[in-house]
Amino acid sequence: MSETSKNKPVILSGIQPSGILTIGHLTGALRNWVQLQDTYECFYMIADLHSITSRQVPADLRKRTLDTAAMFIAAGIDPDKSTLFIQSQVPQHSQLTWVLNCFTGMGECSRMTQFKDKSSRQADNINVGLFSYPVLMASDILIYQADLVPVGGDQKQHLELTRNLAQRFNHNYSPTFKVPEPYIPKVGARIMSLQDPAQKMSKSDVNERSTIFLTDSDEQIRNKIKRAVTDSGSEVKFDETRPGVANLMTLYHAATGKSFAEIEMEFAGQGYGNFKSAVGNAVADYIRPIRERFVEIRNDKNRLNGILRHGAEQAGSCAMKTLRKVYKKVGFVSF
Ligand code: AQP
Repeated sequence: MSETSKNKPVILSGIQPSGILTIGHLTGALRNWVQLQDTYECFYMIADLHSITSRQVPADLRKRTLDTAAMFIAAGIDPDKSTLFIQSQVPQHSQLTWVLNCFTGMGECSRMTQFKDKSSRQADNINVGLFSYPVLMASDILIYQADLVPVGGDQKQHLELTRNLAQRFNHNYSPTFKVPEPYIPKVGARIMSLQDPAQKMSKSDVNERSTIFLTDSDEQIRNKIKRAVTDSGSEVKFDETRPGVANLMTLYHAATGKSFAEIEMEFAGQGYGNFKSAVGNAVADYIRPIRERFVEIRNDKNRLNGILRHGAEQAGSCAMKTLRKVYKKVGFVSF
């Protein structure tokens, strides 16, 4: 965070280190985050506290946390412009969560559709953390007095809870939290699974062929796209009733910037075979420089650790200001 960024509106966002980032994270989150860096004061976190609501292998989690941080930088997050940090290294997130837990109704959390979805997916591990996940998310946002939060459709309900909690606390005591607004990015392609285009492409999909990871080699990318599920028919035309082809067109658009009309013209009269190899090549060209930067950044451990340590200090000093106010208002003694 530079001196000049202090009066800019604040944005907070994060990604869980629960797997290797996919091309969906690039188009749906990181690419937009990069553009926001000049206009906003941005806090970008690796949300490791959130990720343990599902079981993680400790060594994998440590590795993926650093991988995710390196990938943020490789995708263009500039630690001189934005505050980049690991969530668990800023304890104020957890401290504020406890206070906000005491202001949240059981009913409010049990209404969350993501809780219902996730509990049905991990029926053997419906833990309290999964239940109060939205309260931690509210703390992530409110602790930095964020003005705006980039949200996808699946997080809208959580942001609504965040706003309610901020208003409730402010009303109960006195103005303490900024009430954040959703930020809907101008562009942001949602990428679907290559094997089941009705589902979002996801880093924890058990079928690796469904997902293009940002660490995939050119050959892996081309092969996965070659084997992607398409629909019956042979025309390259954007049609939501043919989600397989629509998804490949979205990928081609993301990689080349070409519009759907341009893509339809380019492949008019050609079968899916030609189209898939063009998509494979374009996506490989698009990912390659990011993957190469990632390897370079990830191998320079001292630099990466330094960036994250500095990010956590900056985030922590900002978070502490809010936490102090909150503790004072609820009646905790301070010396
Ligand atoms: N396929 C996608 N297309 C567009 N945007 C996507 N995002 C994720 N996948 C796609 C965007 O990434 C941000 C948050 O990612 P996250 O990993 O914290 O949570 P998630 O959305 O639950 O992603 P995954 O890959 O599905 O995670 P797992 O498998 O661990 O549950 C959001 O901005 C999201 O829109």
